[in-house]
Amino acid sequence: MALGKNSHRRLNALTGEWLLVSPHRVDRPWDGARSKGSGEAAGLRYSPDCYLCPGNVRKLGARNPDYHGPYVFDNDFQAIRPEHSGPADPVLECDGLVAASPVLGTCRVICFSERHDLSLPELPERSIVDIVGLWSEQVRELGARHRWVQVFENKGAVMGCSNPHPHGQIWAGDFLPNEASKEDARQRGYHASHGVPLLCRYLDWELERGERIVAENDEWVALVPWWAMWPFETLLLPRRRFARMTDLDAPARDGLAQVLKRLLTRYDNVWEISFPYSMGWHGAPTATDDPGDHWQLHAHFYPPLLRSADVKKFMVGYEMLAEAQRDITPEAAAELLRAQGEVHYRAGSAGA
Ligand code: H2U
Ligand code: ZN
Repeated sequence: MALGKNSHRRLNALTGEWLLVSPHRVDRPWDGARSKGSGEAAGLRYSPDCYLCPGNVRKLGARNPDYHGPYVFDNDFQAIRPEHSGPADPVLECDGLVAASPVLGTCRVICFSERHDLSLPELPERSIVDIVGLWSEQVRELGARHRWVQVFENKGAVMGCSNPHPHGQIWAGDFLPNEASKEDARQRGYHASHGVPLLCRYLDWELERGERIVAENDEWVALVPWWAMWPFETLLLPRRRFARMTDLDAPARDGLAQVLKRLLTRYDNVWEISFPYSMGWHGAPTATDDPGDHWQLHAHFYPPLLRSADVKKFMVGYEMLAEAQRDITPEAAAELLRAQGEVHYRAGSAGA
């Protein structure tokens, strides 16, 4: 096939969705299973064996600087790469049913801080403000030349996180991925017929009812959405409208750091574990003249746990073949999260 070992997307002719294929990304290191519990760092401020700690040598030989605060570097095993490694012609066969397009982009890793043992909610609020600032800078830089910049965090071995040092990732590419494209279409359609962004209207409705709200401040609201698929899924929305993370001003960034710390502390306090999840940011597509008036910036949190630290919700069977299903209602999940305190259960023991 003309695509060789290049990253590419293949069309699913049955659903119309796409699949990212990164044939070269096989020898990526895995330290997730070695650590205890759900991939929590075992109380070490610095680990000599960690690829992400300051001063240490990474898997392919690069050395991390002696960094303080958030630190970003190019992923040594990029799923989407800046250049093709050989000829990369698109595939279009079988009346267009068999299709693939080569893709280009950049993948980065963001260590949240120099501390190997402190997850996001355990960091001081001012450190989280710095992380938010770095996220926006990255979206600005990568968004200047990429259509979609996905900022995300996989947390915990159960979510496929490969290293317990608290970190997130950024994958930027020259295409709109499935989720982005579905959300773009829904928000565009609603905005065209109602004249207001879909998520702004929705937030007003949620605020009137209150039963799914988990945490809020002057700038942000965290809620379990009406349509939540994962048991403790939440959606984090700004009160004011921002198309992209690069639009956030200082009060919005400060408020975000505060609400993140509070929301994630609540998660951890539910079962007194470092709550695993995948979280990520969605905003208007970048590298375009479209101002994205139909978009409202937001973050999704998808924790996989159902009843305890060990009981995970499996998206299998009916979910894979038909559609998502849940047992605990979004309202009950919100109530449980609201019942948690906002002082982290490990506060004092980690010693920041
Ligand atoms: P996850 O734990 O979410 O897999 O993220 C860790 C990322 O860090 C992963 O994408 C990269 C992996 O490729 N990494 C490096 O770039 N260099 C290393 O030395 C270790 C891990
Ligand atoms: Zn580390």
